[in-house]
Amino acid sequence: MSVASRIKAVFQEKFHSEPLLVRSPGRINLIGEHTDYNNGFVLPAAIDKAIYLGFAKNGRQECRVFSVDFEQEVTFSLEAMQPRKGWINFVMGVAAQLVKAGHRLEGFDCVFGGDIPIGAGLSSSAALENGVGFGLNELFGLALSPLEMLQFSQQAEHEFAGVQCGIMDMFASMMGKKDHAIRLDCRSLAHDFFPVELGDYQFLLCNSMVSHSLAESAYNERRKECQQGVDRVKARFEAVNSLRDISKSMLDTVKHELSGKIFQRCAFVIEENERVQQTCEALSRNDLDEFGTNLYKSHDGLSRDYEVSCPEMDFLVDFTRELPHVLGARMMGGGFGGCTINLIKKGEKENFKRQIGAAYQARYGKLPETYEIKIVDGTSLYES
Ligand code: GAF
Repeated sequence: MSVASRIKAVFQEKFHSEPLLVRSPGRINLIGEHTDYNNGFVLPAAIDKAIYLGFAKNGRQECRVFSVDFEQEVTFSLEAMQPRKGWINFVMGVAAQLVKAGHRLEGFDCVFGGDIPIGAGLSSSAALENGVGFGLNELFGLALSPLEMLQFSQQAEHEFAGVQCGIMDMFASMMGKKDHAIRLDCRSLAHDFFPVELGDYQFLLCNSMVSHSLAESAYNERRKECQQGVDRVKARFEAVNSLRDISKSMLDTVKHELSGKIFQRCAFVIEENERVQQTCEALSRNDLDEFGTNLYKSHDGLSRDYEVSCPEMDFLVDFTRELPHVLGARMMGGGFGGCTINLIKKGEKENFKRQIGAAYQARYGKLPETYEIKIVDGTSLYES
C-alpha cells in the first residue's frame, strides 16, 4: 500500500469522512548553504520523498491531528494556539499564522505521514508546514498564492518551532519543478529553473544517522554572528544590508574589528554565494568536474569556517575524496548531522554503498542509509 493510500485509509477509519489529499515533498540542496538567511543564493530541488496529508472539516471547535509515523493524536483549539513540544508545532504553527493574518478557519481533522527520513536534513518540517498551508488553503478556499503559503510556513517555523530559518526549504518544497533545480535569489525571491542533467553521473544521499541536539541553537547563533559582521561593515559602507551586499575586500577592511570567528563565518557566506553562481555556470557548460570540486569546497568551508559539520559527516565526505567514481560530496542543510550529497558515477552505486557502508560501520558502529532520489514538482493536491 502506498503512503498516500495508507493516509487515506487511516483518515477514513479514524474520522469517518473522505479526506482531501495533499503531497508535500522534501528537498535537496545542490549548493548554497547558510546563504538564504543572508539574502543570498541557493540551488535546491524538491525530491520524491514526501509527506502526504489528508484533511476534512469536522464541524467542531477543535482540530484533531493524527501522525501516522508517531502513532499519536493531538488536538488543539483555534482559539488557543501556542507553541508546544513536538511535531504539532508544524501543524498548529501554520494554522496560527493564517488566523493571525485574518483568515477564517474552522475545526478540521488531519492525518499525515510520509517517507522523508526525520532529522536527515531533507526538510521534513518544511514539507509538513507547506502541506498544512496548502491543505487549509484548499479546504477553506483562502485563495492564497504558493508564495504566500510558503511564507506562512517560514513564520510558523520561526514562531512555533523557534528556528530562525531562511526561506530555502519551504520555497524548494512548494515551488519545485520536475528534473530542475531552483536558482533562487533569497532577497527578491526571483528564481529560475535550472535543468539538472548529470549525464553519466547521479546524486546519492548518504545519511549519517546523526542528528545533534545543538543544531537549532547553533543555527540561530550563526545567524547572529553573520549579523554582527554585517553591522560592522555597514558602519563603513552605507548601502550594505546583508552579507549578500558585501565583497571579500569590503570584509577585509573591517577584519581588525572582528573576532576571528565572526570573520570566518562571514567570509564563508561570501564565498558560498559566489560558488552558487559558479556552479550554475559550470552546470550550463555540463562541467561536472567543476560542480564536484565546488561541492568539496563548500563542505570544507562549512566544516572548517562555518563549523556546522560533525565528525560523522566529515568522515563520510572525506571517505569519498579518494574514490575515482565520485566527483564531489558535501554535507547538506543546516548541519550537525543529516545527509551528505554525493555526485557519483552511474553504475557505481552498489559499489559505493558497500565501500562507504563498511568504512562507516567500522568507524561508528552503524550503517549509513543511502537514498537515490528523483527531482519532482512541489507541493500539490494528490490524486489517488
Ligand atoms: C536549514 C534551514 F531551514 C534553511 O533555511 C537553510 O538555512 C539551511 O539550513 C542551510 O542552508 O535547512
